[in-house]
Amino acid sequence: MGRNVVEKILQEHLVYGDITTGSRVGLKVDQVYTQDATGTMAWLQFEAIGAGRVKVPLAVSYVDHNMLQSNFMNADDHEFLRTAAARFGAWYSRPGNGISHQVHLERFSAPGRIALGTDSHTPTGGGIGMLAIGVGGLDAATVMAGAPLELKVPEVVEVRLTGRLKRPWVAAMDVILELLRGLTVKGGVGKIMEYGGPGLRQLSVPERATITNMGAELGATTSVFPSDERTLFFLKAQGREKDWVELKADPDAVYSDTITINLSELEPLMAAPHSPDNVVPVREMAGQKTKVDQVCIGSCTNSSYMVLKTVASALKGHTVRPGVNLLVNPGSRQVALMLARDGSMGDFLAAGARVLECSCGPCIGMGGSPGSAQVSVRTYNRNFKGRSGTKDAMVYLANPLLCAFFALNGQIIEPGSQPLDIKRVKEPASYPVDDNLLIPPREAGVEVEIKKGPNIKGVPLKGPVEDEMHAWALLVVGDNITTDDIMPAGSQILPLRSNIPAISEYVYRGVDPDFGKRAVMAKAKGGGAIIGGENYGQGSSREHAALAPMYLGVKVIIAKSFARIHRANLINFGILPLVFKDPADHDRISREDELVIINARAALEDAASQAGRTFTVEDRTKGFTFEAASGLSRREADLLLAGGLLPYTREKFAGGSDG
Ligand code: MIC
Ligand code: SF4
Repeated sequence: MGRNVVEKILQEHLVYGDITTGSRVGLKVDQVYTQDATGTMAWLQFEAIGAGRVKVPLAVSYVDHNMLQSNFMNADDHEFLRTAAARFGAWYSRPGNGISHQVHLERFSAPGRIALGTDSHTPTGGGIGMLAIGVGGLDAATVMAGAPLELKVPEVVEVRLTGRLKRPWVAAMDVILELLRGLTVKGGVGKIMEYGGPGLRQLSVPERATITNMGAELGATTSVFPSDERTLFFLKAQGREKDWVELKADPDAVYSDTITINLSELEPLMAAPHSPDNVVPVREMAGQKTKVDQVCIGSCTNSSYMVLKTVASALKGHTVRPGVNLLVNPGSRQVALMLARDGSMGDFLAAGARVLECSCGPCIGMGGSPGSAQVSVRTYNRNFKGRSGTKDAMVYLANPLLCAFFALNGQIIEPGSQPLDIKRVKEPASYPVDDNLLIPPREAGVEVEIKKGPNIKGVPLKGPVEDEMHAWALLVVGDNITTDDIMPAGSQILPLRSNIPAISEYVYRGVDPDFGKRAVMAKAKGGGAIIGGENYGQGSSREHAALAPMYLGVKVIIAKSFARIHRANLINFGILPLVFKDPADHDRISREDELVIINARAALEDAASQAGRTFTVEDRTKGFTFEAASGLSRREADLLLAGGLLPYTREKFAGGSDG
């Protein structure tokens, strides 16, 4: 039987298990990268494991999320990351070098490899034919310490592209918006999206990377393109043709499902507030003539030279509409330099664009927050309520051509109806390569002192699971709760990522300002529980959405279903993720109910049979009992019994050498 691209990559990296959907496999990982906001915790955890130097062939520590330096904390974090990278054998990408995913795509990604990143948009690397997966910091640290990656083999869905992207105002982002329109933010859970078909030929690696980047919004484990002559072209242009291998699915490869998208028929789309799957054709929006207050172009989704140069040429000779703020955050210094050298930066500035540094910026409310109830249209990948830093802002997502158009017109109107000369820019045959902001790892044996400022605190630990678990329901929430809801980001909170006691005060702040107080009271009585709907914990990989609730005494989350990375993070920090056997039980539980898991430890210990791992939960306040399943693997059950992945791994890897 023929194999698809995903199966080929998995087979090459198999340490244990069988590559059949749903089974657990151990995989050798080639590359691991971190970004600063999740990286401080990841590197603190790597240090706490005590494994010496990193054991994977390539590790890179990027700084891209928080570069505001509004006080000492942020610069201290950068210094910690720089010295930790030097000490533990990782590359360090200095602030200013760019957003991890864009820089990694340019300088390190390679077809056929497996990469992990402590960020949910790591699948950007799928654009080059790499199996690139977002994980929590502790999972990354454990793999860097030498453990294989354990993965439940996802289904592989073929996305067959036919036709050509040729309609005006349509760009690569519309491919993924179209998928989100059909599949929703939970349609990719437990799946890998593998692209194929004759439409591939037309798509450059940066365009493919836009699609795989935003594939994260489907909830998919990752997305991947084959590696072909377009991949070779990109790698050659980056001076890295030696990293190219051809990678394509066998003609008789099997997929769990096939979705066909005809690129020629795609029309310009937008995601309306407040979810990336709230997709509507611009044509349907246009009649309302919504006034646009802000336009943001860039981020890890749409930052290639081609995209930004195209936008610059659209702006050339025009002025951004009065009343519109246009912000541009280029994804990498390589791209920014090209724009500076070819005059495009001048076109941006002349048109009135505010060019920001190469960082995440407004995408997570690190500056650039819209005003009250303002409308912001962004080339970014997420528009969750409040994520921009403004609770009542209305954030839309759209491709860069549309964003340029809206910036000049100040309204959401049909682009076809207005004259604007947009020339699409061709893929460059060579990029200016200068890796001077990438600091290579120090040689083994060279002493480096790790610098920790006063805001960098230790990693809190949780005790093992009790025989009978008592927890008070702190919050009952509905479907698609995001990690931004659980643990908000933004300029006030992000500096606290390396200080769990301080950041824990902000858990669920936007949903329920009293959550923290109630959690602390419940902790004194035994602990807290959260009752969730479908796809609980979608969105980012931030493990703080598990670690901070754990610090506040949350012991169990009972939901209708979980997002992959968040579920893994919960287990890593000793929080039990349970799934209602009967989803109707969700509505029977109220805030403040006392829940008792009668057989908590016994069910975990009975890891031999799946059937044994049913948990019986008693709502003591209301006087009823219901059942919840865990779907835990043997390893996951062991982690929970040990109190989490850190204590579990420390035992295994302690005493690792520096060599
Ligand atoms: C995001 O886009 O939500 C983030 C901020 O990049 C997160 C990581 C984080 O919270 O640090 C992600 O996507 O994983
Ligand atoms: Fe940064 Fe936004 Fe990309 Fe997350 S989605 S990595 S915050 S640019």
